[in-house]
Amino acid sequence: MNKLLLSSALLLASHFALADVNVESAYVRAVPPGQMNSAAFMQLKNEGPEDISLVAAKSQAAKNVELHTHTQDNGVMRMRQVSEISLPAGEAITLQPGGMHIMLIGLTQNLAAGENISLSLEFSDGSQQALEVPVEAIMPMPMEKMGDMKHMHEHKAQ
Ligand SMILES: [Cu+2]
Repeated sequence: MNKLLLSSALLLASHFALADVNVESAYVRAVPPGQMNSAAFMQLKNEGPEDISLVAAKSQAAKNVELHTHTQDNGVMRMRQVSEISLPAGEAITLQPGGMHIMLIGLTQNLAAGENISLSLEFSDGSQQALEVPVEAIMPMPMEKMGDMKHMHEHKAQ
């Protein structure tokens, strides 16, 4: 009985020990109506004493949300899903176009500049952080990369 109480107290304690991750400059790429995918970018600073990682994200604005990175494949930039994005203690990691990003696949609403979407981040310690992320118009990628990206995502979505 004592043991049970202790473990539930510990569970409770870890539940409330929220990851100390500071999110800055978050935004989502505005896309024309009808486009199915977009991506969110931000800076994540781990201000806690422990290394943690971003393991998942969720949004009501998209059916699927994945963590992605870009890799160079014979000179062609390709997006690849990753299971986590490491956030070493004391370091700031930047998710940006052409690099790591949070992919929104199967948009359920239009993403016009000036709107906000809700996005929740889930960390490896089980904590979550809910964000309101502004939609911003940013420079489109060159056409050939765009085509590549579209192909990969159509493939993935099935
Ligand atoms: Cu992507």
